[in-house]
Amino acid sequence: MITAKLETTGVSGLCNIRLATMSRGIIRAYGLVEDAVLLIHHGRILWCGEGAELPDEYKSIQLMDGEGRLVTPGFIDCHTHLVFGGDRAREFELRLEGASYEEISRSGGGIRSTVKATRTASEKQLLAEALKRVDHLIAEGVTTLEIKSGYGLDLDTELKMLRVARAIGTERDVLVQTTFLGAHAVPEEFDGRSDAFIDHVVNDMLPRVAGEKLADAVDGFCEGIAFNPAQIERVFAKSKELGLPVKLHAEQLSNLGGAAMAARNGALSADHLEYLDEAGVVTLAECGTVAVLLPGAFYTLREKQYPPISTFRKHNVPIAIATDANPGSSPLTSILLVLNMACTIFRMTPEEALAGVTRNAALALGLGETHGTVEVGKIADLAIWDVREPAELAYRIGFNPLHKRITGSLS
Ligand code: DI6
Ligand code: FE
Repeated sequence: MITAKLETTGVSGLCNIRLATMSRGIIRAYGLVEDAVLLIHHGRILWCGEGAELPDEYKSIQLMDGEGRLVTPGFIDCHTHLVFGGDRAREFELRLEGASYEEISRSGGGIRSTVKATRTASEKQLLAEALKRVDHLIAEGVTTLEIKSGYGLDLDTELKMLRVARAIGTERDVLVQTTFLGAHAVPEEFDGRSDAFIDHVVNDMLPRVAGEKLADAVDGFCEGIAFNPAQIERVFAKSKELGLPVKLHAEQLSNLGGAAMAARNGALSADHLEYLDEAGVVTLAECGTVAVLLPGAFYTLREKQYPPISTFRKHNVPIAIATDANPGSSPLTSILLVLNMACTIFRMTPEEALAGVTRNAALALGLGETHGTVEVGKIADLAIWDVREPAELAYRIGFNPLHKRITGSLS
C-alpha cells in the first residue's frame, strides 16, 4: 500500500490563538480550543486543534503568531435586502408621527416606494450604493452574505438586482448567495390582482432567473400585506421544479401558517417568526428548517410579540440571526449589533447568538457542509478578533474589535 506523503508546501497557519470552532463535535462552550493551532491549505482547513497535539509532520511549518487573539468562523449574514434604490428616511419620520408599518405599506409607501426608486436606478448606482453597505458588514468580520431581490417586482428590475448582487461577490472578497424574492409585494400595476402577479412570477420570472443562473434560492413574503400561503406554495412548486431551494418570510406580523407550509416544502429557513406557535415550531423541527430571527426589524418596528425562543430550544430548532438589512424595517448593517440585540432583546445566550451568525447561518443557506464552523476540510473563512472572551462580541455595543478577516488564505 502506498501512503500519500503529507503535503506541507503551500500550507500556512496560525498559532497562539483561542479558537471558537463553533463545532458541535467539541463539547466545550463555543467549541473552544485553548492555545490552538490552525493550518490552511488550498483555502481549506487542513488541521486545527491544541498546539501541543500538532502532528510531527507539520512542526516545520512557519506559523503566524496570533498573540492570544480569539478566532471564530467568518460571520455569515444569511438574510439581507441590501441592494435597493433610494432611502426611507421620510417613512421613519411618519412612523414617529404615529403611522404603522402596515398603514404606510397599504397607502403605497413602504416596499412600493423602494420599488420605484430601484426601478429607476442604474445598475452602476445600485452597485455603488450597495457596496457601501457591504463594506460595513465586511469590516465586522462577515465573509458570507445572502442578498435578496424583491424591490424590482418586474422582470427586468429583478434580473438587474440579482446581477448587482452577483457583482458584489466579484467586487469584494465575500461569498454572496443570491435569493430571488419576486413574491415580496404586489406591485402597483397588479393592484388587486395578486394571483395574476403570482402567475407572472411563476411563469415568466422564475424560469428566466433560473435560466440565467442568477439565484441560489427563492424566497417570498407570506403576510396579510403580501401573499397567502397558497400563493407562496405555487412559487415553491415552480422553484422545486427548477431545482432551486426555498425559504420564507413568515409569521412576522401575524400567524398565517406560512412557516410550517415552507418547512413542509423543504425550506432551508423560515424567517422572522414572531407569531409562530408551538405546532409551527414542531414542524420546523421535523423538517430540519432553520429559524432565522431578525432583531433589527423587531427593534425598528417596536414589535411587542417576541419570537418563541424557548420553544425553539425545547424542540432543538437551529436558530440563525441576521441583519435583514433593508431600507424600511431594518436599516441595519452591523452584524455585531445583531449579536447584541439577539441577547439583549431576545434573551439568547452569547453562544446561541454566535452560532446564529456562523453554524446555523450556514445551514440557513444550505452551506452547512463547507461553512459556518472551523473544522478540517471546511473553507478557511475566519475572523480574528482583538478579544479573549467570545461573549465580548455580543455584549459590547458600538465597538468593533475585528483584527483581521481571513478568506481562504493568511497572506
Ligand atoms: N420583510 C422584511 O423584513 C423586508 N421585507 C419583508 O418581507 C422589509 C422590506 C421593506 O420594508 O422594504
Ligand atoms: Fe427580510
